[in-house]
Amino acid sequence: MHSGVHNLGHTRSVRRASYLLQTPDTFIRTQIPGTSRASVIVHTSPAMGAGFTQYTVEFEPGGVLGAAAAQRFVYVLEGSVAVDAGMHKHALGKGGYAYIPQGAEQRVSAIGNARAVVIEQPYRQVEGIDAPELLVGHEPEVAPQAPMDGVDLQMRSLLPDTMAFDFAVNTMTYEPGAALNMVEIHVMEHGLLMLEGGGIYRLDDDWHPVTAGDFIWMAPYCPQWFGALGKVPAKYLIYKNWNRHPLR
Ligand code: UGY
Ligand code: MN
Repeated sequence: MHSGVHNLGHTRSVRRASYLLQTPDTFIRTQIPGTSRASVIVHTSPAMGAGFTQYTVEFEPGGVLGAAAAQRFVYVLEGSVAVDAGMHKHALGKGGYAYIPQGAEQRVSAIGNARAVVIEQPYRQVEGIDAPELLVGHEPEVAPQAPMDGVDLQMRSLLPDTMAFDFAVNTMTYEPGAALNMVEIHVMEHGLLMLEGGGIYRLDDDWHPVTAGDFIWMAPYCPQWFGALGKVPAKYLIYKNWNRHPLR
């Protein structure tokens, strides 16, 4: 935006009881304890009714993210991020990600400027099932699945679909013109960051144009549908709570 030009109070951002569409022009940067040379944009949190937090952390060179009282998922958007957890040390580039178990000793830091998505959720243990261990991966190397017959849509599941994990994070890539083949209404919440391209998101009874950089939170049972528009594929990173009894 040009400095000195007012937007007269307009934005595509919308906050409703069942969803939030948060566009970059409305992002506010803050600090959280333990974090240095880094600022965070908190997209969703319990303050909004969510059972998880999702934020974007923007690191300056040497920036560090403090510890968390929850399990954590880190996905690198730009630059490179080092994850030290116990004996393990991993360097993650763009598309690299890490799952860090709750209670793990950890240091997440950046060498140069970097940006990463951070998702945190208190772990819900299941009797007889061991909690997951540290896991790292690289999104482009995850084998794509085709979840819907006849739809030009590729899904990459970044975490294993086992009962040890109580949330999922996937990327979904739609060819231009591809769309979900149904309106979904489900108990799971979503935290979604548009990574590339754009399209139309139906949220509850509203249809919104969305583009790379936008964040969406969907409450449980928020009616949802997406169709990709434009000349390049539309891709988003999407969290959902998963694999647990709804009474828990
Ligand atoms: O996994 C999902 O629920 C996903 N298909 N939802 C979505 O893309 N809005
Ligand atoms: Mn869904």
